[in-house]
Amino acid sequence: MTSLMNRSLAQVDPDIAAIIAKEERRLAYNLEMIASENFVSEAVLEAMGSVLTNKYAEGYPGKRYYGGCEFVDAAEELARARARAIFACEHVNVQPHSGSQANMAVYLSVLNYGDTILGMNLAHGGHLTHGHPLNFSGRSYKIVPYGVTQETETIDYEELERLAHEHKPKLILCGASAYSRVIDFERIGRVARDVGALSMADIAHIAGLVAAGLHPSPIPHMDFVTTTTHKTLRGPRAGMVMCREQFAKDLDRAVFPTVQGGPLMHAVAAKAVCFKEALEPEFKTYQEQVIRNARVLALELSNAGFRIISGGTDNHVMLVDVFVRGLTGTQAEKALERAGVTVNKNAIPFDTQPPMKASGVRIGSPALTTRGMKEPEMKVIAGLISETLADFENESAAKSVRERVNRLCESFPMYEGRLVRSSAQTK
Ligand code: DSN
Repeated sequence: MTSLMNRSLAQVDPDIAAIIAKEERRLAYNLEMIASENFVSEAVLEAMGSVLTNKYAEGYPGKRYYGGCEFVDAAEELARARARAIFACEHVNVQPHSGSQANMAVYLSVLNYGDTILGMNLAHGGHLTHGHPLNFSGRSYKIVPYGVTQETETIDYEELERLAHEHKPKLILCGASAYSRVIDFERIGRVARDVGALSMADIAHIAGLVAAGLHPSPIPHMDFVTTTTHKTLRGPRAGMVMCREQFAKDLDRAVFPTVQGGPLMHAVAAKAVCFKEALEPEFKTYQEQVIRNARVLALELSNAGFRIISGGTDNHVMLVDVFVRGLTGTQAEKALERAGVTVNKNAIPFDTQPPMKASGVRIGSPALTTRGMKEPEMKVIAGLISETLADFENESAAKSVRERVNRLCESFPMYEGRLVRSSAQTK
């Protein structure tokens, strides 16, 4: 074996090693409040960085197009069994590389190009792959969007039902990337059956809450359920699809060979690891705290004069109208970044600002909860956010908040061993 094979990353590529070290510090010394992000365990990272990345395994366990698959077969079987145990689904495909590919696989398994999909409007909290005109979904299918009501800013189920009867879609989609209320999967499933449509829930954001039994499960009500595994579920960056047994063959064929080639077996193994973690009692305690933290944060921000869309949150995420306090979502995102608080600008329903400015920011509690922060820290953080945004163009005000963010982060260490290791390596 050449010496190339045995050198450390820092020796082979100091540039990339330094970038990773900087990212480790950024994660450790910023308040990560992007609702779709989380921190995976060292065990998940170990599986992701394993030799399973070497293996080609096109096909499914026991039916591969390559030899030498006995161990990756076992990893995929474990991932499937654990996913079934968590979600009580009939069938699962753990190979999708991402949430987009999971969604694409469902569409390709049961729809023809040009078929009608009824899906939640991105501007009201939906997702790009649920029918945005620039996305493959909007380019391949006829999309009828539903949204939230202006009064309650919660899903307009009556409009959804009316549109379903009027347009007779082949598929009704639910699930969202910026929606803070419980989704009534039972009701949407009933509407789908009434109009002869198939149904799909994309639970990427709330999968961890569903896994812990803290959000009603869509499984009994939907034909397909898709998710990513890296948000509240706290696993590797990847996707997954669950479905009724009757669709299993079509779905598996749509994932491979229609959408994907070889699965990323290191990611499949890491999914198995995160599912094992999700089956432990501590995972439920974590998810309960995610919800409690989000509620306290929403209440404190509301007391500070921000408007929380729909008046609060039932889950891990909230949409905060910052325009009511005189700034755009973009200005808020940038000011908070200077202060060490990471969020993303987000349009609010019926937004009067263009999407690149937006009236809101989306804030989530999963990552900070993983660090061990609880209600008292959420109160402090709401105060820091409010203080930063009160004087959003003042760099020295942001710097003063930044110092307090650093101290808070130091009290809740993250990836400590990695920081020590990388600082020794880069010296
Ligand atoms: N981009 C993800 C999010 O931030 O919600 C959804 O795919």
